[in-house]
Amino acid sequence: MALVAILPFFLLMSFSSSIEGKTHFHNWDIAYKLKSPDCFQKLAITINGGTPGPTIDAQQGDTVVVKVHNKLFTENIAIHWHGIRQIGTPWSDGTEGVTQCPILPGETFVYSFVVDHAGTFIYHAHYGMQRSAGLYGLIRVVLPPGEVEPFKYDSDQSLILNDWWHKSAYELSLGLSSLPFGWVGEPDSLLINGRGRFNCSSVQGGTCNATNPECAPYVISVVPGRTYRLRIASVTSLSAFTFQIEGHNMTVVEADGHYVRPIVVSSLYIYSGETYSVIVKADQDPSRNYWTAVNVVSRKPQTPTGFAIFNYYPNHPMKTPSTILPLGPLWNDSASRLKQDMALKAHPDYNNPPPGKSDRLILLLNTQNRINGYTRWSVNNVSFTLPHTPYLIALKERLHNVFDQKPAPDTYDYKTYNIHQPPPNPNATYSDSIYRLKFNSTVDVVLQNANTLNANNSETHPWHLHGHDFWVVGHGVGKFDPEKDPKGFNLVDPIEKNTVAVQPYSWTAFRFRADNPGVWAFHCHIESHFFMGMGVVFEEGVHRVGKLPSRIKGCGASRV
Ligand SMILES: *[C@@H]1O[C@H](CO)[C@@H](O)[C@H](O)[C@H]1NC(C)=O
Ligand SMILES: *[C@@H]1O[C@H](CO)[C@@H](O)[C@H](O)[C@H]1NC(C)=O
Ligand SMILES: *[C@@H]1O[C@H](CO)[C@@H](O)[C@H](O)[C@H]1NC(C)=O
Ligand SMILES: *[C@@H]1O[C@H](CO)[C@@H](O)[C@H](O)[C@H]1NC(C)=O
Ligand SMILES: *[C@@H]1O[C@H](CO)[C@@H](O)[C@H](O)[C@H]1NC(C)=O
Ligand SMILES: *[C@@H]1O[C@H](CO)[C@@H](O)[C@H](O)[C@H]1NC(C)=O
Ligand SMILES: *[C@@H]1O[C@H](CO)[C@@H](O)[C@H](O)[C@H]1NC(C)=O
Ligand SMILES: *[C@@H]1O[C@H](CO)[C@@H](O)[C@H](O)[C@H]1NC(C)=O
Ligand SMILES: [Cu+2]
Repeated sequence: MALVAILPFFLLMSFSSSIEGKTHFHNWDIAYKLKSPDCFQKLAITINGGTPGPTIDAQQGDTVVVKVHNKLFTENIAIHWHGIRQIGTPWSDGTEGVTQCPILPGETFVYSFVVDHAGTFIYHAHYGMQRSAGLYGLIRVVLPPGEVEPFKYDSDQSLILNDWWHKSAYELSLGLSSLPFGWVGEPDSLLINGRGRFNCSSVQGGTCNATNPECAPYVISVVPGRTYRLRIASVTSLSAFTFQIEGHNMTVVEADGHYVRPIVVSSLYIYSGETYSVIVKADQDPSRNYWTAVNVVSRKPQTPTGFAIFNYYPNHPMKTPSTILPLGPLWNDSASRLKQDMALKAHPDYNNPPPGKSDRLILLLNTQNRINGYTRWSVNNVSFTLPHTPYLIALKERLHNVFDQKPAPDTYDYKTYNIHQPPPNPNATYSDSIYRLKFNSTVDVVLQNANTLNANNSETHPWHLHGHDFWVVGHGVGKFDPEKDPKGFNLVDPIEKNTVAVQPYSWTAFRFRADNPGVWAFHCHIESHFFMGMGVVFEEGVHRVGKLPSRIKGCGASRV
């Protein structure tokens, strides 16, 4: 029985790998395993036995086919290919409730998509809070033969950063959806390539073992004098990070798959859902090793510094530096975070400026709210909920009454709303309404940050748009003025990204062209914030989408 199911796949594999425009086949078993990434043993969701999962390597223009076997026994899954625009394959975006029904236990689902753009991307679960359970990994897409990058290096290494809780994703999500509210709290540890260090002396019994090889620090080995490209990606569920290599500056050259005008930093701010490439030269005293460190910023850190070892050959890779771990900039220095956001510009030789005018402005106020006592996040007073029938199926197949048909609000009362105070009336409403965009129109989106429910508190939110890269045309402190501020937009050399942060009490503006037929989620990449309603959905040109594959259907009102 199993053989019959697997055989055609392998036949296809040997056939297609011999033809041009390569197709990369991956066969993934998704299963729970006991893992100790920070020395503390916990049930983690693994891919082929590991967390992080295998890295997907491909060349621009290749097709990636991932055959996912859900072996979780009693739990659904969906996997999102973050940064891949899914041009022509909107059903492969992996967003449960938006582009597909969840993959049931025991089922096999095939994702197939073209990686049309070189760069560093990620994949991760997009169902409930499964990302925090360990279901994530990297995608590296290289340029076609003959094309060269605007920077040089001797070799290429990757680091995927994460925060980690010992509580299960179920316990975390139960707290968030309970009365009284139970916040997830700060992470127990920070992971670099799936390795962290929890202090086992505070744990009774045998579930934490400081000498378990699974939690040995990750080692980045370098040869003195050589130059390295480090691809750095963050899949955190909550934390914003500052990343640094003790004693070494880094030149930022790529952000979310786009070349940037090089900037030199001693520490790099990176938010959940972002990827960067930095160039590092192994030009320091080679007689010792150095720390690579990640620290929490924008929330008061309560988690020890996460670290890896930056090992100069031929020193022993595991020889820990005798210096103290670097702490980086102050956690609450939001001015320096905004400075990095504003310093990033398109690389002059790869500048693809945005359309000069936009057809629509969508101004999105980010607030923390209460609905019937439950703590939620909202956008323009609407706290997002996912429908039971995925939008892509509902819209393409004209299934009626499966989500709120009232258009989601384009603005809020920006003239009178005070972003520096908790909302005077915190009562928001639930909705699964969406934004319908005119196909091929140019849309400006402005994220407006505000005070949370607590006095003098505003958080950083990294927002991720599916199906697109957008131009980051502006950032500002305070309240965005739709009359004045668009005049200051950078339409000359803005960077293109798929994820951008909005800093406390500030705004961030971006522009994109609604030219990718499909239905696309746009949400805060903090897993618990999206879970609590911090997201919206954009539809564009859905009737131009080709025939939907039956494998995405079967839930809600969708029939196979
Ligand atoms: C680990 O925890 C123990 C007991 O709680 C404490 O004495 C020790 O200082 C901690 N070690 C570190 C490195 O924090
Ligand atoms: C901890 O892990 C090491 C290495 O795997 C093993 O030798 C040791 O027995 C373990 N200690 C405990 C208490 O399980
Ligand atoms: C890093 O850059 C700063 C500012 O440009 C410079 O002062 C410092 O010397 C550099 N450090 C190293 C190790 O190159
Ligand atoms: C930042 O936080 C520290 C404590 O962690 C505090 O001493 C300092 O005043 C804060 N700075 C600002 C600008 O709020
Ligand atoms: C908000 O809603 C609650 C019911 O959940 C109600 O008791 C309260 O009066 C409302 N607050 C305001 C300011 O209307
Ligand atoms: C949200 O809705 C409540 C209740 O209708 C209202 O009082 C409040 O002003 C609204 N807030 C915003 C930001 O629109
Ligand atoms: C979208 O708009 C651009 C610029 O106006 C135009 O060049 C392109 O042909 C349009 N594409 C479609 C599919 O209408
Ligand atoms: C908030 O900040 C203001 C001004 O900085 C201060 O007057 C007020 O006491 C603070 N409130 C709280 C609850 O910390
Ligand atoms: Cu958020």
